[in-house]
Amino acid sequence: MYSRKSPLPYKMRDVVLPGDAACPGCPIPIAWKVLGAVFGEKMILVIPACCSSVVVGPYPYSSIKASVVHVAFASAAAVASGIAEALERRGITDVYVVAWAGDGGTADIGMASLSGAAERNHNIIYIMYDNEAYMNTGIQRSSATPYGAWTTTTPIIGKTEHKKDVAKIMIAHGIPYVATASIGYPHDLYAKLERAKSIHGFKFIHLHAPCPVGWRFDPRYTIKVAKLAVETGMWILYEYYDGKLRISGPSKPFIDSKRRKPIEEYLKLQGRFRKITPEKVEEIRKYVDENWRWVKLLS
Ligand SMILES: Cc1ncc(C[n+]2csc(CCOP(=O)(O)OP(=O)(O)O)c2C)c(N)n1
Ligand SMILES: [Mg+2]
Repeated sequence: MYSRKSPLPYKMRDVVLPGDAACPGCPIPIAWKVLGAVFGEKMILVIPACCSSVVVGPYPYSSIKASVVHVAFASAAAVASGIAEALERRGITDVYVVAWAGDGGTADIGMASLSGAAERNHNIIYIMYDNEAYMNTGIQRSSATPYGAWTTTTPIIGKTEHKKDVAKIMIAHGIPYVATASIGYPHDLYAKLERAKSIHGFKFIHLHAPCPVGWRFDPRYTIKVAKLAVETGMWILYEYYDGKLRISGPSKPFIDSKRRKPIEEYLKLQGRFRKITPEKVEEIRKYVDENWRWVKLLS
């Protein structure tokens, strides 16, 4: 397991090259650097249509020094399954297949292929980077958009349904490893990727990834917003394996609800919650408490 003292097997810059096509403050290259530190060039990234397809850059250029397979929107898990099976048949065990898909590509359109691949327990790591809307096409609502958040396809006062909890759905699939993570805690993400790397079968990581453009905050605050989600208890970091849920280090202080920051601190930094009413904030608070109750139940 990773400790700050142990050397990284790869330098982060080895894989993510300067000159990607991300917006300022984008969480995607932040996470890719961590992926690069864990897998180096020994990964095959399977990316469906999403912002990340753009961030990689246009052919024949690439901002990633690893194999990237660009695939149709709904098919990341299916294509990754095929690649994993092919590697297995050829006896290649030191190359990791990583499906890297957005919330739209995972919680909505890719849900069927994801569920199928998980049920067949293919040897892949599936990462849902969750910027909580369809950002690449102009901030449309997804089922992972949180309650009360504005998008271009929600009522102006914000989404009227709660966020779909995909990690919970994946736990119900009985796969060997499920984790939540945040780009605000790269060491925690690193440790989770290392664990996922050591497990054979289907691994799922739900990665919270604040988007300055879609969430309407200053790009300098990406990490601050990511951390506030954890500090307010709105995003809970955990791992689930061997039938048990383990709350991760950065979330542990917030098991005690009194130590959590008020959720308003998280909401007020983001223009997408500008029209939220006190009643809706109360509704979010209830939702957060219910999530914690569930997490504690499984741990
Ligand atoms: C079948 C299909 N429908 C719609 C699109 C258009 N499209 C491309 S990217 C995208 C949004 C992806 O959203 P998400 O998966 O959340 O990733 P993000 O852009 O937020 O990174 C959409 C709707 C498409 N490429 N294929
Ligand atoms: Mg998205």
